[in-house]
Amino acid sequence: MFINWALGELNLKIVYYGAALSGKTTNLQHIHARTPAKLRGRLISLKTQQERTLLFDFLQLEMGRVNNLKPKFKLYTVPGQVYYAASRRLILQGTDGVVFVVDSQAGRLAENQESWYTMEQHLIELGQDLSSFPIIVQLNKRDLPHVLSAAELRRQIDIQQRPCFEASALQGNGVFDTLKAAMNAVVAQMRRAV
Ligand SMILES: Nc1nc2c(ncn2[C@@H]2O[C@H](COP(=O)(O)OP(=O)(O)OP(=O)(O)O)[C@@H](O)[C@H]2O)c(=O)[nH]1
Ligand SMILES: [Mg+2]
Repeated sequence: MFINWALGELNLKIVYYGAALSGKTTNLQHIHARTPAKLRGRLISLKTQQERTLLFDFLQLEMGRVNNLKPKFKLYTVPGQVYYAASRRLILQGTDGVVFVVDSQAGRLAENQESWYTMEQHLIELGQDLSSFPIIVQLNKRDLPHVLSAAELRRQIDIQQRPCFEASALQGNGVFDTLKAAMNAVVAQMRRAV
């Protein structure tokens, strides 16, 4: 969180985290496509020739008011491929909340578990208290066959009681429910902190 008092701006950072190909970039693409241009900036994607995230995607949104401040939400994605761990840690620095994007396909369970574990390790290293830090979970790719049930994913990944949203980012279902929950959670956490 960063407040620019001169401009009356409250800057809040939300990072979309998750295993490779889970659909993080697709979430930002949908948000960008469906948000009025005056409320959002450009979608900046640093990607490989194969359309995989190389460093991050970035999208800024201006939404509503918090007290007398204009909140600016800075949305980032991390690169999911395993060898980009250092970039993921860097991108998580200073974040106010995380959207963890799960690939619901049964064959991707181990990657989701591994990604969840490394997210927790990075957040702990960055000094976050996991019991209060806002983490919203998106169970993505619900449109595909062979997906695990929400209950099974909750059991197999250490989601605990965190809010979960079923989604198909490709079709756009559940993308804004997830985003709104994340925005509300970081604003609520910021209110508790100040
Ligand atoms: N069927 C289906 N495909 C999806 C969904 N979300 C994303 N995809 C597809 O999954 C592939 C990977 O999506 P990305 O958004 O690039 O995944 P990512 O998590 O950003 O991947 P990395 O940048 O490598 O970490 C693309 O082909 C998307 O079109 C979904 O809900 N349903
Ligand atoms: Mg990506």
